[in-house]
Amino acid sequence: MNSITGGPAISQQRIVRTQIPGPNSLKLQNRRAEAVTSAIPSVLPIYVTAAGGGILVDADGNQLIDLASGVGVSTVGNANPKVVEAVTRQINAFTHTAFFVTPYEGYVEVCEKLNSITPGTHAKRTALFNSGSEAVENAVKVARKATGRQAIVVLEHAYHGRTNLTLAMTAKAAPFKLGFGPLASEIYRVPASYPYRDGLSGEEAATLVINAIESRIGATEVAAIVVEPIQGEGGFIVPAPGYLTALQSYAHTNGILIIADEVQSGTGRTGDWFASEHEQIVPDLMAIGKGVGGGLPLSAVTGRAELMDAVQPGGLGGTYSGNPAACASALAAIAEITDNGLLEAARKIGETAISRFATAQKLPGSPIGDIRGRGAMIAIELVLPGTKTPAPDLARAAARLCHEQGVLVLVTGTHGNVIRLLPPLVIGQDLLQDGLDVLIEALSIATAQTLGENK
Ligand code: PLZ
Repeated sequence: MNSITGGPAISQQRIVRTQIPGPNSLKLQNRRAEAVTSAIPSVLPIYVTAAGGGILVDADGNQLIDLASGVGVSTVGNANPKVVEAVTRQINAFTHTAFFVTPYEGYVEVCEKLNSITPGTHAKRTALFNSGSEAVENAVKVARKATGRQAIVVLEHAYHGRTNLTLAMTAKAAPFKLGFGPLASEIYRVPASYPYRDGLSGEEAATLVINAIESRIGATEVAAIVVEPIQGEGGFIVPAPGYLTALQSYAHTNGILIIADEVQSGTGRTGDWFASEHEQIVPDLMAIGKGVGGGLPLSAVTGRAELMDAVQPGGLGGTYSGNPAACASALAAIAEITDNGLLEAARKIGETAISRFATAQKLPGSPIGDIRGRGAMIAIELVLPGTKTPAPDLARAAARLCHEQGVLVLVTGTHGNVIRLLPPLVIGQDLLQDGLDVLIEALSIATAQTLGENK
């Protein structure tokens, strides 16, 4: 195998050969500055040449531990050999027809699979798209058409995408929304459940939503309430138990649909196929993306048959939607999750990370305010020790130290003070432990520095 082969051919160890980013990456970074818009910066500008398992290899031969999975996409491992094989077979046969012009079996099979692995035993139908934003946007189209209503209720801390409609649904202004108005109308924001910060029970938090709908919108105007069962970009916020079930029962009493945006939390990430299962809700419509495509762009809306079929023929589509190679990739990825026990692996990753963080949190002066998430979607919220004051500088500094040591972590959250882990589910325990060692050490160094500066 040659040096740019991904998959498990790459040794599963962290190797830091140069400064990170190293000289070759820096050279490419200079070239990029002349060619690529500055509106799209990179979290860590190491230029990747190969990846597999839990490792990213860069242009300087460094091997970084991947605790990001390209934001939750390479769930079954980068360049997973079964995925590569399936995609290769497909692209040798044909690459594109446009499903709405002349169809193919792979598309149908992905829809069958999603209908069977999503929550609920009711009759379902699925439509395929390319990105998570597109899936969310189409779920809203279906909800409006099927209910004949316009208002869409979204939560504080939500992230739903970057298209005009989904940007209106996304909560955070900077950097996502600034200067891009006017954004889509008929989007109403209501309180989320954020147990660490609001201290409310699920019932209490849901009551705030219901009151807001009744007083500001009117239940009969609302087509759907859109929820991320675990909020992703918002900071891996797990709602208080009972919050989502209370919203669901209110919604269903009032002819309102529940749309679950499982773009980040879905397809095995949390140790169930979908995070909705753990929250005991059965969404009417689901937006699915990221990991489902096995690394190729694929997304889906899966929902109740009568809702999905309420749209006029030709009302949904897209040239590339459900591209044959992406379908082949998705089928192989879903099979990998089943065949290799990756739901169980996700839970194990969660247990390992949570127990390491719990130990670190007990140390005097720890900045870890909250540890949360499920399965391989785990985060720590950082605060000034002894307070709940968000510590975004500390999060940034700790992440930078991790990057320099060859561990890729991402910072997120409404306050920019959450470090999140989204490793591939195939990451080995040794590699994961090494990554956690580096992160926990980075936290204590960054805390000492930050506190030193505050004196
Ligand atoms: N819904 C819940 O997490 C994408 C955004 C990265 P697309 N999250 C990562 C960035 O800064 O652009 C996401 C999500 C949830 C929808 C989306 C949108 O998915 O595939 O990025 O369009």
